[in-house]
Amino acid sequence: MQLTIDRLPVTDISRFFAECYEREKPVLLTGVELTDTERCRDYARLLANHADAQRVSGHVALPLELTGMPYPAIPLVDSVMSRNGIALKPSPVKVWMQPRGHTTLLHYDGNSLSGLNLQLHGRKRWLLVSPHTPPPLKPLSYLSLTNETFTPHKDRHDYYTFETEPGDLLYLPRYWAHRVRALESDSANLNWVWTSLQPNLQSRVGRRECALLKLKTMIPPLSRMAHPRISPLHYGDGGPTLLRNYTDAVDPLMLLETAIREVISATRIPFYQRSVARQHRQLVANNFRREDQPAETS
Ligand SMILES: O=C(O)CCC(=O)C(=O)O
Ligand SMILES: [Fe+2]
Repeated sequence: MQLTIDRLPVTDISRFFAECYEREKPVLLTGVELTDTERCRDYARLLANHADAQRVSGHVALPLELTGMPYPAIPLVDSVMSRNGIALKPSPVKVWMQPRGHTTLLHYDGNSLSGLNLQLHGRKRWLLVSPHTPPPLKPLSYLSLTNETFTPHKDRHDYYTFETEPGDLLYLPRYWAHRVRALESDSANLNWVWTSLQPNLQSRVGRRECALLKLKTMIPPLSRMAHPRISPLHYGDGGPTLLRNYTDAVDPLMLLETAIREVISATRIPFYQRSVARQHRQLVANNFRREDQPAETS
């Protein structure tokens, strides 16, 4: 069914941890003070040109220590990023900026990433689908195997739709599939991501992700087939502890259930693969493209 996203002032840190963070429940944290709205317009672009910025398909990744932000430090973000029990990638900040009308295809974040996503300027429309009732997923991957017109069904999916405006900070827990549409030119958002060292087997996607990780470590060619540049050994950048925690949690039944589901979902490939590839190309082409610029081809 369609759910209504909770809203909480970003200053209410204790309620955030008690009601949302621990329960891995999405929430829109409101009221981040963006003191210099003019600078926010250029900020994403400045970050993209940062000496340490890495261009990844669809976004730019940066180390945690950023300077000259057009907003004061956000204590809630600092408390999450300095918590025990999480692993951080070397560049755990992602910056997103695309032209009006761009849609980031439906996916959940790989590496069991959770995130805090700050809208800097412009607006974005989000669809979030619960990991208990996921959309069809591409075998061995975190992308959904659906076309552009996929809409969740009120009887089959639990989902949220909402818009983010400048100063909104979305908590997006791991495994929630999301599709994001830029509603204004140069909409920019940035997020901080992390991977919990502990698995969460409560949802179907949580169990699938652990089982896939185990399958990929047992049968390395599966991993290369799925995402050739991502090795399960570096999963979540959490080292052997994280890998062990996640794969030890998998029992034979979970492994079997996941393998069967992956084989069944493979039957959708002939119908949706081209559409997923098209949507993925759009994501790459629109990475930091302004409305008045031609698409990048790399
Ligand atoms: O803003 C977007 O277009 C995509 C954001 C996203 O996928 C994420 O934050 O994980
Ligand atoms: Fe994402």
